[in-house]
Amino acid sequence: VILSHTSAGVRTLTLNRPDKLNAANDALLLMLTAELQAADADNAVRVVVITGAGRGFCAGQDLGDVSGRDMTFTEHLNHTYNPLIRTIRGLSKPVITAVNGVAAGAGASLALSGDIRLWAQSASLIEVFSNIALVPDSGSTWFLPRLVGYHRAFALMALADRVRADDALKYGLCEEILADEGFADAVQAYAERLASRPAHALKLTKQALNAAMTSTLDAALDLEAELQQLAGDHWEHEEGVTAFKAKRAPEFVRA
Ligand code: LHQ
Repeated sequence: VILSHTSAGVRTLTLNRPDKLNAANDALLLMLTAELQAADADNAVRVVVITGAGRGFCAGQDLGDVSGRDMTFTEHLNHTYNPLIRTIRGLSKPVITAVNGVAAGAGASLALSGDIRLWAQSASLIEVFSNIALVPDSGSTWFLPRLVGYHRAFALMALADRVRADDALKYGLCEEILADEGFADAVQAYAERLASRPAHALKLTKQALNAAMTSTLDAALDLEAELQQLAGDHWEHEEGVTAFKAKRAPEFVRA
């Protein structure tokens, strides 16, 4: 249900249930979380890409898989989706969500959870939960209002309207729109550029931004001062300054 491929420091994890638009069952969610943890621990990996096989990104919970299960919804979320979203947000490496097609329900939350969100021109996002009279989950209630404000978030959630790529870019739901044709190659090129950046500094940057999402300016200033010391003591910083003075490109990838 998850395909894994590594090239030039980029690990691509592909949701692979294309006949169901990669709707998520337990196996997919648990394996994706395990693969992300493995990527975090693997020194050969500098950037992780999550994408979907076929014409969809992820249609959210597989509605054929949830009926008759013995877990409550609360237990189900705590067992599968919540560890996945926490793993992505806590990963020490940048995660790109490469949204190749429709992202609905928990699949929309997954699309929003990346550090960088790259969309194909034909991709779309639907906060579809209210269609089946559920509450947005897997982080949608946290991500979306921070991106679009309370009111647009509520409207999108209440009406389950489909957001297409041009509006997604305008609303800040994605960083780039890429052509459908050659999407995977363009994502790989973007990811390789990210992989050439200073990994340790980016790890600390992610940590600082994650904390700042829920902290005060005072706390952010304190954390920046603490993390800047860790960055400044690292070889990457020395390399960056040396390269600048020598008027050459810095080399942040070392074996
Ligand atoms: C699907 C699904 C799907 C199964 C498409 N399941 N087969 C957490 C905790 C506990 C409980 C519940 O939920 C959650 C979190 C959630 O994510 S709730 C939200 C669950 N997701 C949905 O309600 C989305 C349902 N799907 C749709 O609304 C549409 O399929 C979208 C708008 C995503 C795409 O529409 P189309 O492009 O028109 O494609 P389609 O509807 O024809 O779907 C293609 C196939 O995929 C089709 O199967 P078939 O055998 O007829 O070809 C669908 O049945 C299947 N599929 N989503 N979630």
